[in-house]
Amino acid sequence: MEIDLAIEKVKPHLTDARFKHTLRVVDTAVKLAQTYHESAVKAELAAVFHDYAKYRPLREMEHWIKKSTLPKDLLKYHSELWHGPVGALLVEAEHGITDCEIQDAIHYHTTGRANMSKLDKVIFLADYIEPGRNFPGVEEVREMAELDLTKACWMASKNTISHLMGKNAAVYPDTFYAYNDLTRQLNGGI
Ligand code: DGI
Ligand code: FE
Ligand code: FE
Repeated sequence: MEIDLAIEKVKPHLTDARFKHTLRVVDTAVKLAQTYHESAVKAELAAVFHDYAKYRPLREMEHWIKKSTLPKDLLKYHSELWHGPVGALLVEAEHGITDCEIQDAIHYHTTGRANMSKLDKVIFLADYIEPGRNFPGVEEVREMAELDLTKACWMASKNTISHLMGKNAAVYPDTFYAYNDLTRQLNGGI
């Protein structure tokens, strides 16, 4: 799908602020893709659609989770975690996007996962460091993003888990799997 058409398709599904965030994620993802020799075309499309399902009614997302092969344990965790996995299905159902790498990057953009692909990392990190973000510690992650993709993802993952634990929130298993796997990648498999 052409990028202009993709942007046109996504816009009506998002609030104005979310649409602007999406455009910043696109920009950031393309830069990361260029730096780390990933396909900028795939990064662009995945970024445009990464929050596609963000504003779907909860009962609609719940229905998609129940009727698809998505993990049912999602239903036991915060509904904020649903828009990635459901979005990955909706882009295929509603826009015919069947590129598994793009669908995976959309699916896992909030949590990460074990064995993240380079495209997964690019989208996960772009969503975290886009210039509109001001989480504590984001500046350090931005600096690392220019040097080491895996280490920057690890920092983002660690910050997210600390943040969630700081507010007594449950942490979804994929979020921990991402952190553990990224830690092992940095330590050379230990
Ligand atoms: O959709 P965005 O706001 O652009 O960003 P996102 O998809 O990364 O979602 C961010 C939210 O998801 C943020 O409030 C933290 C939350 N989150 C990420 N991992 C987990 C989580 N929330 C819970 N409860 N558990 C997680 O493992
Ligand atoms: Fe998101
Ligand atoms: Fe986002």
